[in-house]
Amino acid sequence: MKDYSCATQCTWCDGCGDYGIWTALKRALVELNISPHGVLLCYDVGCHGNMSDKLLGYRFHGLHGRVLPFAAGAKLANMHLPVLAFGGDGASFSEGIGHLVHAVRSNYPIVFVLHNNGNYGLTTGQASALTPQGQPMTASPNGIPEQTLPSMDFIFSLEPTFVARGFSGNIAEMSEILKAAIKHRGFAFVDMLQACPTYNHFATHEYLLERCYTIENHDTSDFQKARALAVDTSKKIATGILYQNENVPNFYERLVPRQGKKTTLVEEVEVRDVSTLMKNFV
Ligand SMILES: Cc1ncc(C[n+]2csc(CCOP(=O)(O)OP(=O)(O)O)c2C)c(N)n1
Repeated sequence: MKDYSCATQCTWCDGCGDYGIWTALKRALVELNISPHGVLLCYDVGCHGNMSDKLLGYRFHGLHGRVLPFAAGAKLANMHLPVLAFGGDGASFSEGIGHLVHAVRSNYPIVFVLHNNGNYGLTTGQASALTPQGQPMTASPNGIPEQTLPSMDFIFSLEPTFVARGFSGNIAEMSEILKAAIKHRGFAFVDMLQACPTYNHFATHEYLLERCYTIENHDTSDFQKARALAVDTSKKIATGILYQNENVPNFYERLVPRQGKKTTLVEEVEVRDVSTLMKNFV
């Protein structure tokens, strides 16, 4: 675990669920025997994105809402490397929602971890598309008028191949989920419900602790059952691997020009002298 640690001082608030997700991730990587130079960790902008200072590994910290395209691009260039992308609910279901749609339908062979704290944390607690409608937030004391986006129903409508849900208070479960997600053939969508004691006063750590339960004896190939479990959070919240389908080829496997290739794209890069060409532009 220490191999992954950075000396950079942490800026997360006390009690932030990011600590739990960070610990679970380290544990998952170590248990899969992946060392920091054997993984690419891609971060969106947000509180969760500050994990890029807190965890070693190849790291890329991109623009708000844009983590998925560059994570997918990196993976397609080097299929040997496990690639994980991290994003907040603000980034993923507002600015970056288009990328999320295409990542699911493309079945990119990457893991996406949604740090779902129900608000825009880094910019001090504005409502996101996943904040309950009417919930008072910093910039909307009367609540926002828009309906809450039914995120899980939306994800299932895109026919995903892997959907899991964890919560920041259950590190052991989160690391098991992450290990399975890393091993998944295609796009793994992992919803991590994350306590945010500073700005989220509705789904608090205590609230999550009371409602979240690990599903047992669940058939992860049953799409309809998984969807129903994922969507209905009115009384209890099911956590664990909700759905997995390994039969669908991922994006790379569907690329005709890559069929039968033993090398990765980064290994095939040729260095060319373009100085003569560039003279046309001066
Ligand atoms: C395109 C763009 N829009 C807005 C911002 C300002 N901004 C930076 S972080 C942030 C909030 C992040 O919230 P979320 O994505 O939910 O992540 P969290 O901080 O909650 O982990 C915003 C709005 C930005 N940097 N870029």
